[in-house]
Amino acid sequence: MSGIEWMVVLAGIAGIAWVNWYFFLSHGPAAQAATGAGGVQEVTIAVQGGYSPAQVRVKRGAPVRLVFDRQETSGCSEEVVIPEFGIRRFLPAFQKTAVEITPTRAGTFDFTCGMSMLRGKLTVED
Ligand SMILES: [Cu+2]
Repeated sequence: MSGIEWMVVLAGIAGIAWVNWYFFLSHGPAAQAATGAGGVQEVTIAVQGGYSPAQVRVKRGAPVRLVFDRQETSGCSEEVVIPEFGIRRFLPAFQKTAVEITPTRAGTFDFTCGMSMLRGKLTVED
């Protein structure tokens, strides 16, 4: 291959690496939900071009309140879906929407936007 072709290939690889970093790694480490009054584990998740934090850890068997704080009007994030818990919820723009679940089994479960483009993970620990 010529020098130009190599440059195109390398630019392509760099682009793919960046996309993977952006979607999978750029939202920081997992957040442990804080347990408040009544034993409810609560965590606020900012929704703006993604979920922040995008990884949330909770304990099994106690109620969990995920407060989605949607800070944009982009249509992409207007719904949040948590298949494991049968949840599909509309998130009004610039409002906080609480989703309450009680995880009964340990594991790592996805939460996504309505089109599965924005992704987060809920890890339930024993
Ligand atoms: Cu979307």
